[in-house]
Amino acid sequence: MTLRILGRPNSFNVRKVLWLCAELGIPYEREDYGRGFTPCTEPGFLALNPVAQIPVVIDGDLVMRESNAIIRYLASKHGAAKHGGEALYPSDLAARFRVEQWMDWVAYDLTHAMRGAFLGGQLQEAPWNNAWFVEQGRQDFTHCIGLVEAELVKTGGPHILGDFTLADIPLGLVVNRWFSVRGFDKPAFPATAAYYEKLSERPGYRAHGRNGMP
Ligand SMILES: N[C@@H](CCC(=O)N[C@@H](CS)C(=O)NCC(=O)O)C(=O)O
Repeated sequence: MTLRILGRPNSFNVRKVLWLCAELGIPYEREDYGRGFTPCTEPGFLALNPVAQIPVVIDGDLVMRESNAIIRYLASKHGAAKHGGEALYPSDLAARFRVEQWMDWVAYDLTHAMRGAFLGGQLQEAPWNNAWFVEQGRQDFTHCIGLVEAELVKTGGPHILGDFTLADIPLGLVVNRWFSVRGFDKPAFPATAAYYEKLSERPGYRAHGRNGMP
């Protein structure tokens, strides 16, 4: 049965799923939900996801929410066969942990920073456009990308863990947003810029990550 992806294609979290599907050659059907389309509060959508957020991904009888959990599931199901799963989402616990710690850091820390810097500062979206929150978000975003820069300098890259892994999917979308966001002075981060170029070699990233959308 074909995978169903519910969510608009310009959503940060939907793009993780679309990019991974491109990486792994997973066929899917996508339906527009979310801001500007059928709202996530529509009863039919709420029955699938009471949290009222995109993406929702449906694989047979399994209805999934939470983008990071979804890409871990898809990588576990399809990664080994299609992509040399050991590199993408390792089964070795220590290696898997390194992938997941970057994914969790993006979800917990960078999401907040980007709400201020991007949703508040650039899109002027309430309630994130509070001046204090915008300024704090810009500072935190800069600090976090500084940590990415330091890691890439330390390891030599070219990806956040050397080889391309699942961690690069959320992080690659963050890096695209970093280079796209406007409204404040951003330090030059050359190792992060090189990482951005390296990711841009991937068709899936060009289609769903660095595709002209912040
Ligand atoms: N923790 C959730 C967050 C999902 C989320 O914040 N989705 C946003 C889009 S990126 C959303 O549903 N926005 C409401 C809308 O588009 O109507 C995940 O990772 O899937």
